Amino acid sequence: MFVSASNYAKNVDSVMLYIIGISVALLLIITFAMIIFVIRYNRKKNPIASQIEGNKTLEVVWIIIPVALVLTMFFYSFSVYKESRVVPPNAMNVKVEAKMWAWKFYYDNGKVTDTLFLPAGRPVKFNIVSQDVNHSFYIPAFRIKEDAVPGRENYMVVKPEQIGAFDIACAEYCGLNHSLMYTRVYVVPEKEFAQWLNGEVDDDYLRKYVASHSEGYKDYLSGSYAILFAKGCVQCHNIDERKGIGPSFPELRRQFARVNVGGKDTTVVIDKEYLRESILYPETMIVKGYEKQAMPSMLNKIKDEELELIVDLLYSNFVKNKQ
Ligand code: HEC
Ligand SMILES: [Cu+2]
Repeated sequence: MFVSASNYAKNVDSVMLYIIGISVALLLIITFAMIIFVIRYNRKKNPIASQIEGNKTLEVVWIIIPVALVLTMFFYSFSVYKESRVVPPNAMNVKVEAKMWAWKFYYDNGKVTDTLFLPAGRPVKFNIVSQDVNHSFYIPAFRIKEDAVPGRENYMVVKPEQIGAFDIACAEYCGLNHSLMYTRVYVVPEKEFAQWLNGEVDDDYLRKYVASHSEGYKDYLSGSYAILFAKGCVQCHNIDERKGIGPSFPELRRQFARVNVGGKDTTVVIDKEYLRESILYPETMIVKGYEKQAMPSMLNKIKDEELELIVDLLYSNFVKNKQ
């Protein structure tokens, strides 16, 4: 099912399930009752209407039961929500700054990054601000979402619990490139995180750590992510949005590629065929803006199964034009 990478995520899912459970049960009971009533009390069977003045017991019952149900929903969700509002004493602070159309993260020791890095098992308090318009800081795998509003600081607490890489999105329409306003959070063990924070290891070290150590990555990138490392693709293509020698893999989300074929500019749909061609015969279609350095052909350098694995991986995670 969905990745839940924090304890909070699991609790939010339980609340959700509880509310959906009650809603579905009520839907069934009410629909069933309606059908029974239509059959039993129709005009043919009861030509003369009976006048009912009221029924105190019934009225009390149909007020008390729904109120009780709604109250349990309220208190259950509130007890879970509190987790994201109460700041534990050992929480670390990260300032989250939103602006059209990017995220920036500030750590206590002055470090600033575009991708978020967090230690597993330690609560973190996000102090969320905006430089321009309203945005919303959203990490689906943690089930947290909080608005970033200019002129005020919002916060949210969460404890990441799973090593892995997860999406961060903007969940409040904020202009033209709103849909591109997203990045990743990499969750690594405390030790690796401390080394990184002190500048002993770099961002790529943590990315590679996550790629080779996380169970969650299987969900996140179908488990074949490691092959992009093994085959050296990531030397030129970044898994996040940073441009490298070649286009970043998330750039495959643009539905069409502007390419140069035999000296002529054209546009092609990005689909599985395009991926295969780009990997095996990169020289036939050169992506605009990346003419300077050629991509080496992978023909005879990767096995057929490996090619299909990579194509499926890129296709399922980055390509928008699904047939
Ligand atoms: C030496 C650097 C380099 C390596 C290694 C490399 N590529 Fe590329 N790749 C490029 C460049 C440069 C381009 C853009 C120019 C072109 O189309 O040939 C590109 C283009 C692509 C494209 C088209 C991208 C788009 O946005 O339209 C895909 C897909 C791709 N590469 C996949 C791979 C895969 C998979 C691997 C590993 C098996 C790989 N590349 C290894 C440099 C590289
Ligand atoms: Cu935004």
